[in-house]
Amino acid sequence: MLTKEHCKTALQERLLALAGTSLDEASASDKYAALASLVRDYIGQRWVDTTRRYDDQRQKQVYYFSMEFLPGRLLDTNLSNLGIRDVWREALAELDIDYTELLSAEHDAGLGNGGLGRLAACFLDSLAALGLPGHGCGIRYTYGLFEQAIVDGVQVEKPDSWLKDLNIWEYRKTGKAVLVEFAPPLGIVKAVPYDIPVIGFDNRTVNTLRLWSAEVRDEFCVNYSSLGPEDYRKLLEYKNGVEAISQILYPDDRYEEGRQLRLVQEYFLVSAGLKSIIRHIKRKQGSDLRRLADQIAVHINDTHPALAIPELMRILMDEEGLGWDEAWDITIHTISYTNHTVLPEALEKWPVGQLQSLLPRIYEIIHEINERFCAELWQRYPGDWDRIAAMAVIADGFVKMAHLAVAGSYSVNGVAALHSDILKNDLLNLFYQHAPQKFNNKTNGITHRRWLLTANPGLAGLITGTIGPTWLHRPDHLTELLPFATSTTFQQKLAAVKQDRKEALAKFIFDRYHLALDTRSLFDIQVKRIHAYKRQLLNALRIMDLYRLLKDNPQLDILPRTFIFAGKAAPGYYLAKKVIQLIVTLAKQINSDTAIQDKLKVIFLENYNVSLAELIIPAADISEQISTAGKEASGTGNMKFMMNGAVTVGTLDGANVEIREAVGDENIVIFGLTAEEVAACYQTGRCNPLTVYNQNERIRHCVNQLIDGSLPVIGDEFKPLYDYLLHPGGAFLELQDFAAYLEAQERLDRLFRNDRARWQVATTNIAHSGRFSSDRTVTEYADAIWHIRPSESPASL
Ligand code: 26R
Repeated sequence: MLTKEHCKTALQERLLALAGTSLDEASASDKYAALASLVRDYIGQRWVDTTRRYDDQRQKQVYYFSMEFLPGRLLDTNLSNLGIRDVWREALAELDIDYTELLSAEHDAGLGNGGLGRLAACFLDSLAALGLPGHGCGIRYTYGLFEQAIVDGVQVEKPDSWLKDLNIWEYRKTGKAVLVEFAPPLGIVKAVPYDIPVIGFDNRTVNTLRLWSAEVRDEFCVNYSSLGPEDYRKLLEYKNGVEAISQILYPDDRYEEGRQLRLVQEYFLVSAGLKSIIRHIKRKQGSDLRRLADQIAVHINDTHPALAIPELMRILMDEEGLGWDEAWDITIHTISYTNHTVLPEALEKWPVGQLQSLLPRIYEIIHEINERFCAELWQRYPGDWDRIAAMAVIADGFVKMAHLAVAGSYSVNGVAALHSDILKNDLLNLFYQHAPQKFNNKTNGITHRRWLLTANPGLAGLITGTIGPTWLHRPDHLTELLPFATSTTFQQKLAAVKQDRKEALAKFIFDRYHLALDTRSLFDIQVKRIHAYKRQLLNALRIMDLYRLLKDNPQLDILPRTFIFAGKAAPGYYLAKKVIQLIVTLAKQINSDTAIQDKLKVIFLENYNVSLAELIIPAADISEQISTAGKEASGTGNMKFMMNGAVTVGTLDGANVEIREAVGDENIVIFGLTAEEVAACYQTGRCNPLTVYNQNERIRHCVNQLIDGSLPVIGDEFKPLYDYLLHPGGAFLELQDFAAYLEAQERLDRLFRNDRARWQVATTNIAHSGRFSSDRTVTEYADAIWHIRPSESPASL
C-alpha cells in the first residue's frame, strides 16, 4: 500500500536525483518530471508481466495501425488507472503543491488531427482497461499538430515541438530497430521504436503503444575522410531525406494531396510495424507463419496504413518463401479495415508512377492484386465492364486505397449505424454486393475514464456518490442514474457541478483573454476541426441573426448566451480560415456592444487540443453537432458532451442518430434535413440556396450582413463566404437548414427556461452515455472482428 508519507519522501528524493533540486526550489515541470518518473517505476514490472503473459499463453493479439494517435496528457490518467491518484493528490496538497498546475506542466501529446487520432487513443485506453491484448502502432512525429494562434482574427500556425523537453513516457528500444527499404535515392532507413506504456484501469494490464522514428542506418557512420565532396553531398542528402520521414504530422484531414513524403510515412509505418510483429511471433512461436491469422490481427485505421496489405504479402512471399495463394489467404484473414469518411476529396489515391518509383516491389504486388481481383469480378459479372472498372484497385492511373483496403481485408466497418449504411448502400455499394459478409458497423465510443473521471472529477464523484462505483468498470450501469433524473437534490448537485465547471472555464477565459463571462448565461459550444461540412458558418449566421434581433429590440426576452468556439483549420483551407475570422470579428463587435446588455458574448479559443477539450466540455450547457446530414461519419465530441450533461442540438448525422435513440426525442434537439433528403437535394440539383435566400427575408437579411456594411466591423473581407453560401450546389446546405436551426434554438430556449426539465434532460443524457463508452465499442471489435479475449478477468488485482 502506497501511503502519503511514502509519496512525500519519494518525491523529494526523486527531485534531488533528477533535477538536483529541493522541493521549494523546484519548478512545476521539475515536480511533474519527478512524479512521472515515479509512475514509471510503478509500472515497469506490470508491463513486463503483461507482455510475458500474452506470450506464454500464446494469446491472439491485435495491432492497431494508425498514422495518428492523440492521447493528450498522460500523468493524471496514469495515476488514476493505477489507483493512486487520490493518495498522490493528498500528499501533494500536504507539500503545498497545486496538483492541477503540476499536471499542466506536461506537454500534450498531439500526434493527430482530430477524431480519427483521438478515437485511436480512446481504443488503447479501453483495450488496456478490459485486459485485452491490443497495442498501438504509429509514428513518433517530432512535431505534432501545429499550435494555433489567432492574430488579428487570422489563424497562424506554429510548430508543436512537444519533444523539446524530455518525453517521460517513452522508452527508446534501440535493440528492436528494423530496416525499411525504399528505392534509391532514399534507400534503406532505420526505424527505431519508442514504446509508451498503456496502463489498464484498476487491473494489472500494461499494453504498448509503439511509435516509430526514422534514423539513418548504422553504415552511415563511415570514415568521412575517405569521401569525396560528391559522396559527402549525397550522404547529407540521404540523412536529410531520412530524418524528414518522422518529422511532421500532416495537418490536413480534408484534402488528399498525393504528397510524396506522406506516402513515404505510410510505408515506413506499415513496414516497420509488420516486420517487428513478425520477428516477435517467430521468436516466441516458431517460424511457421501459416497460422499467422490465428496469432495476430492487424487493424488499419482508415486507408492510411493500407499498404500493410501488399507489405504483408511481400514479407510472406519474398522473405518467408510462401506462394501467392498461401500468402493471400493469410493476409486477408489478418487485416481488417475501418472507414472514417465518405467525403470524396478525403479518399486516398496514389498516382501509379509515384508508387512505382518509390516502392517498385510493393507496386508490383498491388498490380497483381488488382489483376486477380478483376479476374474474379469478371468470373462473377462477365461482360460488366463498367462495374469492374468502378471496383478496380488501379484505375485512371491511380491506386485507390479504399478499394485496396476492402479487397485485401476480411472486415470493413463504418463508425456509426448511419455511416455504415451509407458505405453499404452508396460509397462502397458495389463491394457490398460482391462481399456483403465483410461489412459491419462499430459505432464509435469514448473512454469514460478520461472524459468523465479525469476531465470532470466533480461529476464523477457525484455519480459514484449516487449509484456507487460499478459504472467505472461497467459504464452501462450509468443508467442507474435514471431514477434520479427528477430528484430535486440530485438536480441541485448536478447544477452545482456544472456551475463549478463553468466558473473554471470562465476563469481561464478571463485570465487569458480578459473577457468576463456571465456564468449564469447558457454556454453554447461548438468545438471541433473547422470544416465546411461541420457548418460552423451556420452557427455564426445564427449568432448574426440573434444579434440583429437584439439590436432592433434590446428588450427581447431571450436567455443570455455565451457562444464558445474552438478548432483548427488546415493551413491551406482558405474558407475555413475565413470562418474563424468571421467568428473573431463577430466577437469583437458583439462583446463590446453595451446596447445588448451582456445578453450575448462570443469567443473563439485558440489552439483546441485534448487538454483544452477537458476544460471546455464539462462546462457546456449546449452541444452543437450540426453537420450536413450524411457527412459526419460519427462524431465523438457529441458523446463527450452528452456524458458531461450537455443538451445536444444536432442534425440526424453520424452517431447523433444513435444518441437520439438512446435518450429519446424529448432529450435531444434534432433539426434539419435527413441524410436521404440531403442526397436527393444534391442529386436533383433542385436545392438552390438562392431560392431560400430570395424567399426568406430574415435569412436574406442575415446573409447580407456579410457584405452590406450594416455591421461596422465588417468590410469586404467576407465576400468569399457570401459567395460560397449562395453558390448553387456548392455549399453544405447551410441556408436550406437555417430556418429549422433557428426553430431548434427556440426549442432549446424553452427547455432551458424550465429548470426542472433542463436538469432532467441533462441527467438522462449522462445516464444513457454508457452505451457510447469505447469499452462497449472495443468489446464489439474484440468479439466480432479481432477474436481476442481478455487475459485476466477485467477487474482482478
Ligand atoms: C488527407 C487525408 C488522407 C486525410 C483525410 C481524412 C487524413 C485524415 C482524415 C481524417 C478523417 C478520416 C477523420 O478524422 N475522420 C473522423 O473520424 C472520426 C472517428 O471515427 C469520426 O468520429 C468523424 O466523424 C470523422 O470525421
